[in-house]
Amino acid sequence: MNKEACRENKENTRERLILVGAALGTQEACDASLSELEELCNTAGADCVGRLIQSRERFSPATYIGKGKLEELQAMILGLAADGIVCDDELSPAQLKNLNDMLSCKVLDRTLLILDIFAERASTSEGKLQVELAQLRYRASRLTGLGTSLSRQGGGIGTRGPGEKQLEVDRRVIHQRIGVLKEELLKVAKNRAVQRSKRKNGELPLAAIVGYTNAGKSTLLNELTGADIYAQNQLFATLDPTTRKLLLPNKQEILLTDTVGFIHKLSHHLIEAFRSTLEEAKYADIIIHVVDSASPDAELHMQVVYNTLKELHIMDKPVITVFNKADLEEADRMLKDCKAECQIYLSAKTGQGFDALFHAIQEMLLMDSIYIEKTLPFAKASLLARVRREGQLIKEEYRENGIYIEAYVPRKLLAFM
Ligand SMILES: Nc1nc2c(ncn2[C@@H]2O[C@H](COP(=O)(O)OP(=O)(O)OP(=O)(O)O)[C@@H](O)[C@H]2O)c(=O)[nH]1
Ligand SMILES: [Mg+2]
Repeated sequence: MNKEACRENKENTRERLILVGAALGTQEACDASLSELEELCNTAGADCVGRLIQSRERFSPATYIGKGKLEELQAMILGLAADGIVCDDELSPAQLKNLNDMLSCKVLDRTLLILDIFAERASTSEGKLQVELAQLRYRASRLTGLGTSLSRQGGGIGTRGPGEKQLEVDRRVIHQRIGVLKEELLKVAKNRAVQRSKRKNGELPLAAIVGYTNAGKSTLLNELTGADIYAQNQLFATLDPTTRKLLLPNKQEILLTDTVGFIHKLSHHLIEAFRSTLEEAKYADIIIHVVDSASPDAELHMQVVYNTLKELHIMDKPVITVFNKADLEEADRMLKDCKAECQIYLSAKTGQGFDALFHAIQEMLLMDSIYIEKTLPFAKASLLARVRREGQLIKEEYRENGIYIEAYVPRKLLAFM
């Protein structure tokens, strides 16, 4: 087949999906969320042929949207010749099973779609293990609900990736495999810890670039360090963290790490499976929070980033917020991030604002103290005296598992905690 025919064939075989949202908040919020879901579909290689939104007080525990609305959905499926539907939230096993029984097409949800994209992207052994673990965990509780459309024979979105080969095996085998994967991941995590401690010994400060997916994190790292990371107008272009060295104007060297992007409604078990990748920022001295200032949803994106950082227990780092894409007309110069120590408007593409960013990083590295909320194990109680002497102890509480403190401490002291 020649190239053109190949492309045409691919276009013809793109799956046709209908997006389904239960609007618990405003209609606009649900619309925006569905637009993001549409981008996820496009990234996964499918076309969205329709949308169905139902305003609800809460999700229907049995069928996600109401039973009456399902009839409308079934008519849409037939009318639009859709191959499947994608619900904008993670479906429970019961919801998935019922929808599969009631509708004449395959049923996907946001989590499955993200997993599918991750499965295509994963290139390192750790990434592949994480994807397989997340897929198996998702499927283990939904074996009866996934229906024949998601079996290996069904093919297409929702069935790709290393987890696929496990589809027809029973729960017991899946759980055994989950155990094996967890062990393997633990080994990889240990390896990573060794590399990290080597870095620590090298004493180079580390800045982690975090942010919503497609904000421009990889572009920023590429432009700052000449790295060659895949940067694309796609959701989740980056899955594996990459670290590069950056020489600041004052001749100080730091390490910069690009991380996997965050997204709205990232389900809890996805966070669990990708914890070690998402958590890269935990080991950073500074967080560089990249925001796409040209996105109409920039405010929501910032909120999602902070919520995810909170869930990953990464709250004790100084943050430089970078409002990126300042070169674009749509860029909103009124955006503010009161949670950040410092805010900069820049363009990763043109380099405008880089000097301000360098300056901010240098300043931040100089700033000695950092606010922490932490429980010190009793074995490290002697550190308390140093915190008093060298920092500022605001609160101390003796708890069952150690001494809980709230304090400003010099950064160098943190290494001992
Ligand atoms: N105009 C403009 N486009 C930018 C800028 N920075 C990034 N982009 C574009 O935004 C898109 C996403 O950039 P990436 O660097 O891949 O974004 P990311 O945050 O790494 O995204 P993920 O890895 O998918 O989470 C690409 O098409 C970039 O070319 C900028 O300053 N100006
Ligand atoms: Mg990226």
